[in-house]
Amino acid sequence: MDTKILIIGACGQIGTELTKTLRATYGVENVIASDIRKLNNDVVNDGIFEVVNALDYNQIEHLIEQYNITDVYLMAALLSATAEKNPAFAWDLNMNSLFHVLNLAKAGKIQKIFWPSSIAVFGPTTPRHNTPQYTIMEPTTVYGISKQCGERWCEYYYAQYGVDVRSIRYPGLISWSTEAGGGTTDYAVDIYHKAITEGTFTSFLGKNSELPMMYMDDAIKATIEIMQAPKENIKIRSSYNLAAMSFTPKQIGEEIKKHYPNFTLDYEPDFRQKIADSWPASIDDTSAREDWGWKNDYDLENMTVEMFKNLKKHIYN
Ligand code: VAH
Repeated sequence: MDTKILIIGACGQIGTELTKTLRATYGVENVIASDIRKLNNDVVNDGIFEVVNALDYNQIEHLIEQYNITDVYLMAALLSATAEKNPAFAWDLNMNSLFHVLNLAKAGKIQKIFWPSSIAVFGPTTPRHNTPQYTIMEPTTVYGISKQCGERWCEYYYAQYGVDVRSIRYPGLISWSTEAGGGTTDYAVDIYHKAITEGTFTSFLGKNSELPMMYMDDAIKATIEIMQAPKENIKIRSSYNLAAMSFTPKQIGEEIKKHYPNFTLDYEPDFRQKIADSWPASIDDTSAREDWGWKNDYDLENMTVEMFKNLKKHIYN
């Protein structure tokens, strides 16, 4: 049966890039993008788009039957900083959207699921450097708790019902094409915009807050690679650690100064500092590299070149 894809949350930070790449990979006619509202013109206008509420089981089921969907990428979620401001809704959205998709797969209506986890599943008691795939996980954010729970349910639905759900613990993701979306790592997106527009930036994380990060192109590549990997290669059914680089606000500032020598950076840590302090500084992703051939293409230096090239070409031209 040909791959027919439904993306739920297609207008989000990952969803917009993922939709573009999936349409290019599988053909526009084989990718149904969906979101709660028409939030991104390219996603809505460059292919098939449907308005769907990720919390409405019947709406999702109807789309799956209408388009003979085989694969679902569930990208709808509230990220860490936003979730702290609205814990009840964050839990509802992050968990019940997952249950809907898992149960549709259990009922035989979906063949394969991608569900994003995050390094936010780790907490202040987790070893911070080169954090292993299996370790202490005591997340202290609503977002991290929901992602840790989601991983357990993914593993349970695979073991008990044979649901082919695959997952990645994304680090902080950096993209030129979408505005920062309520994440604790999103200072690393906004800093590039402000380097161009204002020549200065105030970081809401402190100078030495080292966090695992990744360029969006690498994250999209990993997402499609794990979904295309032979089933027998996916040995971890909770979620795979994934890494590319780690840096501090000071280090990204220094990289930006290679392009904008007069750029200035200062620091005013806010409530997000406590979230960042609870996360690892770096991640061991050996399992992803061994099981399904993961390899990152971008580091801080070439990502910064790409970010400024694309921002100046597409946004600040
Ligand atoms: C956030 N960008 O900051 C997300 C990510 C590891 C962080 O999950 O909430």
